[in-house]
Amino acid sequence: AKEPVRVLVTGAAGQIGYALVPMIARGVMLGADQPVILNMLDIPPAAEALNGVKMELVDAAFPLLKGVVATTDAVEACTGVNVAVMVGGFPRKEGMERKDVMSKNVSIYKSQASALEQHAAPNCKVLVVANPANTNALILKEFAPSIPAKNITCLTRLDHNRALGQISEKLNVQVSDVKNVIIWGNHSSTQYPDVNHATVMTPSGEKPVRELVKDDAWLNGEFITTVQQRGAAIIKARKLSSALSAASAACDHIRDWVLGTPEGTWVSMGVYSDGSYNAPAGVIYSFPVTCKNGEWTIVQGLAIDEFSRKKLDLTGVELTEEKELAYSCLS
Ligand code: NAX
Repeated sequence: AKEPVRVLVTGAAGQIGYALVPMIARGVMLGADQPVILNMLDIPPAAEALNGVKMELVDAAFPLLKGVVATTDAVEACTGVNVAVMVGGFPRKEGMERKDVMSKNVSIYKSQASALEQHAAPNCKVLVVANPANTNALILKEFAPSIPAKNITCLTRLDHNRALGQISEKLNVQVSDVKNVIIWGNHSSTQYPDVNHATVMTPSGEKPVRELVKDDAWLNGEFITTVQQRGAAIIKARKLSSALSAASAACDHIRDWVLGTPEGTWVSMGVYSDGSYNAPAGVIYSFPVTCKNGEWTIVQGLAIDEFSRKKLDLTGVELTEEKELAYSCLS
């Protein structure tokens, strides 16, 4: 039998946490034959609720779940973890300045970086979900210098999946037949959902999305804004932000990273930028990646037209500004 993999979920008493932990315990993240131990972290005001989640996990009698730790102590939560999913953070409340929210998250991610660096298992893979996701991941990277930069990523897979969903609805095709959309840049409204290399599997083979949609105005307009604004649309409808789709995307992100992407398919991940595609280097930027043997590689050589170039630059500028704002919170 396989040794259990220890998975940390921070903010586990929250909305996404509540959707995510049962998925992990059912094998959705790491495979149906992979036992898991869940380490759940939240803050003291949520301790009782967190304990309630632990009770439900026990009650669900998941065969793959070999243990549950529910704690408000970051060191205890981080100890021995192989995968860390960082969902906990400080939410933006009405009337709060951007800088104040950034400052709260910078201090959270700075201290959790140290806890992970000192106590996680070697080669721990980190996924930051909490917003501002790219910049929280960058702070985590900066304050955990012994964790390789390639092990620290942020979630843009939800945006990627939203783009697949929009194309599938538009063409009335199965979402599993659509692939290779790209989310470039920041997990924010400046993200650029790009369909220029996306394809659909049809009875007569793989066809470019642009050729099938035959509506460039929609692809360059409403499609992009719908994906960019989808989070706000969910809040408007549900009076709560996306949770099941975010949890599912977090599982997709880790599963593909650990188990690999299918041949000929790429996915979007926020990763430490090396300046590929002239994106700013030294920020966490979302790129198309393939994964093999537990490592991601940025897909190279894709053509970027003038329209796309502007959008890649715009979201890059925003990430550079966010990085500066985060650093200004440190001093
Ligand atoms: P909730 O407010 O329901 O849950 C957040 C939880 O984090 C709470 O239980 C809170 O007590 C806990 N928490 C706060 N500070 C903590 C700390 N220092 N250590 C541990 N836990 C802490 O929010 P939820 O809807 O679950 O969303 C969580 C985060 O995901 C938010 O930052 C949200 O903006 C972000 N999202 C990111 C997405 C992405 O695609 N990257 C999409 C969904 C979501 O909006």
